[in-house]
Amino acid sequence: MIRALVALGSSLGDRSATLDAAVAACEEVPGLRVLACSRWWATRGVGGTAPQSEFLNGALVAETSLTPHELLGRLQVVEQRLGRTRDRRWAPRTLDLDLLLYGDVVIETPRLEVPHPRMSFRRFVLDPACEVAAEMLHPVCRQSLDELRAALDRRPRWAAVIGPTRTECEELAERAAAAIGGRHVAVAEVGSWSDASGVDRWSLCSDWRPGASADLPADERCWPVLCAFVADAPAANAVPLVVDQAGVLRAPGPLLRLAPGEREQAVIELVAALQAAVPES
Ligand code: A4P
Ligand code: MG
Repeated sequence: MIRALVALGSSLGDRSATLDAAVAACEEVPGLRVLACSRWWATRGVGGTAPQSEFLNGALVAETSLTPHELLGRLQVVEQRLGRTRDRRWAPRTLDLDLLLYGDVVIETPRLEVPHPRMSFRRFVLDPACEVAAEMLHPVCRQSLDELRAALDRRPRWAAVIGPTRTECEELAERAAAAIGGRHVAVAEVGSWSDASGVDRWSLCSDWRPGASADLPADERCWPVLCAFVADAPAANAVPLVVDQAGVLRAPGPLLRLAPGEREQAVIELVAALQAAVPES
């Protein structure tokens, strides 16, 4: 039996009735035993070009004998039964079921990516997930869900854009900062950011390299909330690791992978990630 973590989301119709029905439907799936379910959290919708409606989000943890692809297939059947249609990405939906974690398995195929590639910086995922599986380990970040969420709280609002070409990173940081009312800054300013308590504007830095961590104080509050990483292919081993001042190899922050060349899309993805990382006001 493998422990699986599933995220639930709804932004259309009677959202709480739909989420209740989704849990009941999951309880009926052969080979899936629901162990615990979070309460429903009201969250601001993020992502896309049009304003998003409000969501209700939740998480359930289960034991399963299904393979990851079988489980995804079963979750998609539940989505369909509860009125899910798929017209465009990030469109309002009656029900979205995402497979967040499947034990410590890492899968990177077009049909299924596990861990879910955007889970490690999304409050609307981590808050409910911590209610039911705070101790579960993210197999790529090697941190528990609780630690991932705590890191979002500890770190000031800055994000690093990392990629093979400087110009692409600069443009991305510039445009995302403009879209979110933030600022585009140089890495040299990073040291002082941790002292700026109550910073509520995003700072995006495009000249930060993993090696630049040596210039940062050891205090983790100086580390980025998010590393937007422009990379050709999704690959678990393409995580930019850094050696911190204690000599420990670690990921500098949750990773958002962006495809090179798709500039409009990259800006939308990055802005959505930054919005998802801040707490509900
Ligand atoms: N897919 C790949 N990996 C997975 C996985 N781990 N779990 C594939 C589920 N599906 C996975 O998903 C598109 C394709 O992803 C599927 O065909 C599946 O094979 P989808 O559900 O059809 O489309 P989507 O949900 O619009 O796209 P995506 O990329 O999954 O969006 P996200 O990242 O799930 O974001 N704001 C709030 N507050 N709350 C939300 O729940 N959700 C989204 C959707 C945006 N903003 C939100 C929320
Ligand atoms: Mg989805």
